[in-house]
Amino acid sequence: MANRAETVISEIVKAVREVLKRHDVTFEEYRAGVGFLMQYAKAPEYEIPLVCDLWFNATITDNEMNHRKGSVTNVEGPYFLESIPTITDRIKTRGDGGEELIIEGKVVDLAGKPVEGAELYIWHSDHEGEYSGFNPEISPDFYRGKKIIDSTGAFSIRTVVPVPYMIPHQGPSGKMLELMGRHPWRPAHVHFKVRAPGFLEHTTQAYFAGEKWVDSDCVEAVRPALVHKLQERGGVKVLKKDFVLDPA
Ligand code: MBD
Ligand code: FE
Repeated sequence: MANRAETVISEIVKAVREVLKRHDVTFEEYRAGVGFLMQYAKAPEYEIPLVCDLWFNATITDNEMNHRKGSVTNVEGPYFLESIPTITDRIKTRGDGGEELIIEGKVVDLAGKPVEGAELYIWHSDHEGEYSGFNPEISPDFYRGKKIIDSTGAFSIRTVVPVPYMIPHQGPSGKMLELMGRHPWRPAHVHFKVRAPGFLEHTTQAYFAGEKWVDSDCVEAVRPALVHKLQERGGVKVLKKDFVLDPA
């Protein structure tokens, strides 16, 4: 019986061969493609994970949902940090711009019961599309927070609205998108990760209905269940987001 590596790799090769045949790819084109890939050898280390995530990470998180009944998971992206401030009701921002946003909802199990003690990590770009801790000018204490969920399961967090984000496009991955006539933008999004003993780790994102790039995310990760219509309360935007955790 074929092992898993044999099964998956041989089918990838077969799928690629079929494309090469269907489009009658020439030797010159093949050599040009290999030459293009060789740029990755000289590129910064993040370029290989970036191109893999660009094309395949969202597919892997879709697979995750074959084994889950809870709310829809989504790609983690490259900017998760473990060590971030614990928060009660507010994510620290530099206070120098950005529209106010309230994120509220609950963390429950499949039966709808609150998951007390769950750790809810939230992170997002600032109002200029920069991620703290990665842009060296923004301390990782900003635009990130970890909320410990209480016995009600509910949370309400104030922060600012993130904006669309351009993935690093100076290197070969950006060049690949350009060759294809595609743009390097992701729609504005908020990242979440929920951890609780006895439950599967739950990583997801929230997107905003009607916003730019929602229908053309460069990493093709937007899923309908993750596109939220922002509400408004007293002039402040409100994102409602519930997390339904699957048992481990
Ligand atoms: C991001 O901010 C992101 O969320 C993903 C999935 C990929 C690149 C940058
Ligand atoms: Fe992101």
